[in-house]
Amino acid sequence: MEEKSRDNAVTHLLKKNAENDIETVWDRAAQQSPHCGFGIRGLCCRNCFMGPCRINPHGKKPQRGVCGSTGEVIVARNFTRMIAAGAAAHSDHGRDVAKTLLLAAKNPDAGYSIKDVNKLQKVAHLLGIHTENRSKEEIAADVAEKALKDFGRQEGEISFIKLAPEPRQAKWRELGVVPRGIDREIVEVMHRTHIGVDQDHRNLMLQGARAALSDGWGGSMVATELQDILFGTPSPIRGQVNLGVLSETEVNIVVHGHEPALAETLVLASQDNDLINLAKKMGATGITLSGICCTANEILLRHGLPIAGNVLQQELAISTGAVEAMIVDVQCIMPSLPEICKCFHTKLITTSPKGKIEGAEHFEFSEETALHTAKEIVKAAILNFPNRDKMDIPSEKMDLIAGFSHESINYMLGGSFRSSYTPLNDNVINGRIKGVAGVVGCCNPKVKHDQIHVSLVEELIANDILVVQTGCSAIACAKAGLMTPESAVKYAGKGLAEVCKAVGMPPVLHSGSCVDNSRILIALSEMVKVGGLGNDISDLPVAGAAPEWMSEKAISIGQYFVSSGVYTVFGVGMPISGSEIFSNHLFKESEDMYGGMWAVEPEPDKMAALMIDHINKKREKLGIEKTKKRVLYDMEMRRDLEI
Ligand code: NFS
Repeated sequence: MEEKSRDNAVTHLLKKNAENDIETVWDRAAQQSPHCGFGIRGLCCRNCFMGPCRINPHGKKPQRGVCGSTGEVIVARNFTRMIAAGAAAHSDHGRDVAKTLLLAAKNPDAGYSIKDVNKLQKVAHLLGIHTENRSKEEIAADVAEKALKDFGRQEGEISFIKLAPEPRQAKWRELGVVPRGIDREIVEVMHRTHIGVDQDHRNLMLQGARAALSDGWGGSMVATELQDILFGTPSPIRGQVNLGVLSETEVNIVVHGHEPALAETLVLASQDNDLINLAKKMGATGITLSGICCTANEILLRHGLPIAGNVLQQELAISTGAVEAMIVDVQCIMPSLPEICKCFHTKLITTSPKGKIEGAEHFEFSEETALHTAKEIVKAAILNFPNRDKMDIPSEKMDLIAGFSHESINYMLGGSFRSSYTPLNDNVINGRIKGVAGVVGCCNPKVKHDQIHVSLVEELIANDILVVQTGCSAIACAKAGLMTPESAVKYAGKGLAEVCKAVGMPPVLHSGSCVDNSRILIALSEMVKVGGLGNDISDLPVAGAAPEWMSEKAISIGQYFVSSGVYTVFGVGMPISGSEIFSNHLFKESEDMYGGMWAVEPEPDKMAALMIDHINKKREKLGIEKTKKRVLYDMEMRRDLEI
């Protein structure tokens, strides 16, 4: 079991589940292994029913599909479709946030209000919306409507593109990849990957890049910016993480999925006095609301509520026997949950009309009646409390500080009087901080759970690289204790530790959920605008990684980072290895086009080495690299650091 995860809470429950014959994602992964050799290389095509077709990866026949497709076209089509699906998921989330903002602006009784007026003003200004002598509701309605237009626009450019540095925008225009409308780019990927349309892998990838950019600088950015307006812009906040946050005596409600509109109302409902009294009447001492996956990140960042775990821990939360209800909305929710709920008393409640699961109870959630539905759900959970049987809550839990939006990084480093990225740039230029790495993405049972995230991040901070995180990767490193201010002294190199100590921040910054990767794009653009580190994102000493990725959303994220000029390394492997021509396009040709490119490396130390070398290369180019080369720290050297 120890090989499956670095987290003792996980291995403990896995052992117990194995004894009781309860199946989890790891068992199913073993049953699927070895995986289909064509699929894993991206070499199978199911886009028409003359097939399915597959290409022999060893150069023997068949080398073409029935329609005549080559390996590189099949791989490219599959890859761009992954981007489209990922971009669709993030962007549909963004659309719902825009609709919720419109509702908040138009109907004050709906239970939503506008929390961050400063941010509203900032976003309105960016979108060219007049703000003087207007109520916040009037401004918010215009912001929401303008954002919604970005989804359906047929020609022109999506609004948030303007936040990118000018040379980056110029490059995109030159390549013809500026998104016109978010939905439009996704539809065009689907059209061009239909049988018999785009047969040129490079041309396909231009549209892939356009769809990915419509996610990062479009749907995801709409989601993040408008969520901040609605629910508040995160600022540093303390929290706790891992299955040990579940309560032995309180009703445990776990919210899992992605859209904070649901989670935010559950937060309110779980604080309702009548419901707390009902919980007490049922024999509990109160209500504990915690989260799994990105919804957990959202409620942690804004309310300091605990995180029970990342994506691979969703079944295990149920197998503690201590969860009265798991409430899910959309994305990353395992269809196996009703099965595991059968072994315990946990109620599985679906809430989105877009995401139903057979065997779950459905409480349809709509923004208009949100609070009422949330109270009904909390009540159902409370009434389930007396059905608790045996419990086994692992003791593991860890403190952390989260909430590093690009605004709060600004504030922390610059202080209240001169809040800006200048101090960060200065520290990068003087070499105390070597560079910045974004480490993001999922967990994948093909590799040891959490291990690649944690080993990579430890290596990066030991080499004075400031790490910014989102998603399940952030949860992995938080569990490992890398997000406390004390961790700077313990794990970071001397320069980074000094900076962290001076401003009281951890060396690993939790910036939120996966749509919040858009915060990283804005932070990078700010670094460029402040000056001293080149003219474009591709000049910055920065790199990105998704060490244990698995979802299509991760592929879209990877592509928009590459197209924005960031060197991006994926762990596990990528379903493109079947075509050398296409791999060459992503790994090499992309650099000439965007100044950023993909890489694949499953080993965390080698992944760190690639990222550090890239950062050093950029530092040399900028003429700021005077000092020592990369050091790979072993345990003994790390211990020395602690003294
Ligand atoms: Ni991101 Fe968040 Fe986690 Fe991966 Fe899924 S929860 S949106 S896709 S698994 S990081």
